Amino acid sequence: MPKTALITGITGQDGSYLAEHLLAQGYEVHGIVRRVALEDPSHRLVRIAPFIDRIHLHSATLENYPSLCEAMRVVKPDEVYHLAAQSFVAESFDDSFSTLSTNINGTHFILSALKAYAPEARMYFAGTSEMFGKVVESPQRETTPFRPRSPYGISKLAGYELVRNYREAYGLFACSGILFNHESPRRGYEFVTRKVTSHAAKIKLGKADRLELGNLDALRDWGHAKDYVVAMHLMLLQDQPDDYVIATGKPHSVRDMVKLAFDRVGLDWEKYVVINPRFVRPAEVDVLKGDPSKAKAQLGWTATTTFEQLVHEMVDSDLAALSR
Ligand code: NAP
Ligand code: F7E
Repeated sequence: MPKTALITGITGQDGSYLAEHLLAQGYEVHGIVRRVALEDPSHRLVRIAPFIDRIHLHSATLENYPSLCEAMRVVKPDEVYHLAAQSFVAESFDDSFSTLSTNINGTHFILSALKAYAPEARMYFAGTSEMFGKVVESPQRETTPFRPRSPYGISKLAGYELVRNYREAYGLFACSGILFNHESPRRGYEFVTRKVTSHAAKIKLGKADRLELGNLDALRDWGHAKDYVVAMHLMLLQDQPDDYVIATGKPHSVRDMVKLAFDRVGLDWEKYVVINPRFVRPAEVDVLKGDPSKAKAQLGWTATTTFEQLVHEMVDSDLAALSR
């Protein structure tokens, strides 16, 4: 009998890579999607389109507890990957109420549905380096105190604590991954890496003439999403549930990333980039640098893609897509 996995957020960057990874491992893969996605597959289902015939989709939302219970009851998963969330930090300042409500209640609903309908299942929760916020030590590891700086970070910290509480109170096999930024050609266009790589390609092809950005000094520990979904899976194959930092350990500034992307298309970034205060956040996370040594020692996991390979892959992919 193949193992069965249920993925929330299967239409997103990570969900699509994780579904592919689990299919390759012989899993039966199920995902929850919003009704609007099913109604508009050409837009919302593009990331999973290449393998959509090999997976099973169920209509549900993070706001609707009965819909999550029904998915859990029907699928009876061996593993649950809870990736769905309002994941854009900037948006969480503009609409903190929705972000807090969806992300915190959504995680609580998933845990409660798991406890009721699939208590033996193993669960992964998508925690984040944004929980470290105004960092109190560097690099950040599993024991580093959390000081979130955004409604998004606060919502994820609440989710992380809910996961820990369900693990301790009800014995669920529930793990949190504390994942640092991870990107890919499937990244949403509003996140800084994809915004930069897509604009570098557009400017190169004469389809845009400038790129407006916010804070270029922020340092992020960027890895490849394809590497990071493997770590999610490995966490659920361990003997005991635990939490893990997943990172490269090598931070770079937004400015470094912009330069690398524009160099790739042979352009001088300083001629095209304009600072627009609209993209500066009310509170910024200045620096993130993860220490992935626990993941290396216990999961045997390390990042395999360098920062340069990642940015080049994204630029090349955007150039190819825009040239077609
Ligand atoms: P993403 O591309 O933004 O995908 C988010 C997913 O959540 C989409 O499938 C989206 O569905 C779904 N979703 C959002 N609101 C929903 C709702 N109310 N009901 C049901 N589904 C909903 O995010 P990602 O980059 O793949 O990240 C996956 C998870 O990891 C997120 O929880 C994110 O916060 C977390 N994380 C990401 C990073 C990173 O660097 N990528 C790092 C740490 C943690 P639609 O397609 O219908 O919008
Ligand atoms: O910003 C700066 C911005 O939006 C990165 C999510 O996946 O990773 C992601 O959150 C940095 C920040 O990602 C622009 O101020 C400058 O310092 O790409 P981002 P994020 O906020 O780090 C974490 C780990 C998650 O968990 C989240 O879900 O880039 N920046 N100028 C800009 N950022 C954006 N988006 N747009 C700009 O114009």
